[in-house]
Amino acid sequence: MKSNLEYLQENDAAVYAALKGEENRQKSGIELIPSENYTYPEVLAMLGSIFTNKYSEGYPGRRYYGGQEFTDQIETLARDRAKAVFGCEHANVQALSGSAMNQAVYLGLLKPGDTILAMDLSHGGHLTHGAPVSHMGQLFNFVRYVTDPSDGAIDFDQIRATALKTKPKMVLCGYTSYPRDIDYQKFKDIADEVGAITMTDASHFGGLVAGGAMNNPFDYGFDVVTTTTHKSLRGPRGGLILCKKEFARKIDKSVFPGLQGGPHMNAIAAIAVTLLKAQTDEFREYAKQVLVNSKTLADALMAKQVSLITGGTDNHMMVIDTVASFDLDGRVAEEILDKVAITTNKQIIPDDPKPPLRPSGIRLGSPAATTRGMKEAEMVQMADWIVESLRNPEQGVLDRINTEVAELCLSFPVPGLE
Ligand code: DSN
Repeated sequence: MKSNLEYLQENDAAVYAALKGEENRQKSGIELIPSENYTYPEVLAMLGSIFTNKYSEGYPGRRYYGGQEFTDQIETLARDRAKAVFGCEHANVQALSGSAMNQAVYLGLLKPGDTILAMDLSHGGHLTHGAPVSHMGQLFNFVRYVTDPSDGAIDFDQIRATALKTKPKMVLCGYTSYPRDIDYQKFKDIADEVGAITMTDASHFGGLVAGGAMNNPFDYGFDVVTTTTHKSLRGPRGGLILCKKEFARKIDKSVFPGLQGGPHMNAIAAIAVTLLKAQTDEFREYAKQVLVNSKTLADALMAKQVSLITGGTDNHMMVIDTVASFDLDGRVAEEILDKVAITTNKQIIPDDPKPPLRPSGIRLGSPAATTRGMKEAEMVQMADWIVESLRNPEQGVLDRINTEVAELCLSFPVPGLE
């Protein structure tokens, strides 16, 4: 019997060639974008499975189409596993990805025009945390907090003062380029003072919470936690909305029928698989090692006089000020590192004077390299390669480093591509 890929190879040479090219890129380069990862072979199997054929509008036991005996099993498993992994009362697993997930929370629990207190984009917040260019930024009254310029840390005095003044209906924490831990208790206390709902967008570090390596906002009484499933959690692209029971009905209605039609049952099957994996000792080890690797990489870079925003990291990521460190903007730094097959992303830094497509930094993270089995020694090596490439980006140097990167990668196979 022919495999799915053999059909593709026979019938669509162009797409097949691009797939093979991407496989080779993933195998022979080092992925340091902190929001990317290598998923499990079982997840790839589910994503390419016949669950994609099925329409399942509604929720288990309450669907608008027949033939749901197996999709109901899958979604129930995914929801129950999400509740077990994150220790919460309710889980919605249908959001198509991170943006839809956060939109569903705002639209389900608040009214247009309501005030939401959230981190400014350039200080680490996400586009969906009310950036003015986003639809949510226009629909709700986002009031933005920024980090303290003296140390780059969250400034709780400023947040409390802003909360008392603006009386937000929701206080939001959880970031995409803030490399420090979050004091959930302080956020909860401020939210309680003004009667606001507490929400964490744990998209980046959801896997580290799941693996017990980072604090869980539910342990501090948070109302809602969202997380994408494809970053540190290592699953398919998707989003989880986790919440207290009192918000369950509103959240479910907001996702469907409020925002989306048919859920992607192939992705939900893959999420179920991911959340079983997240309960294993192996996953807990991985989560711990992500933090060790991140700190090792950050320390090794700083030992070479590289300037990191906030002066280090407590989580899986770090942001290099490439202008201060190498006199290069983030786009040029990203392009140089692409040449040695170390993949990073250009990144705005707090109050960046430069535009987003030519910002002042790059962002690095350890999850994908950790998934491949890389440890402290490889992180130190990575710091050497990054610094040498950015300080001395001559063709001969870049070619040599590119060869060394490819050699290292041979010892660390990508799951699903061994
Ligand atoms: N694109 C994700 C990230 O890289 O942080 C967030 O949407």
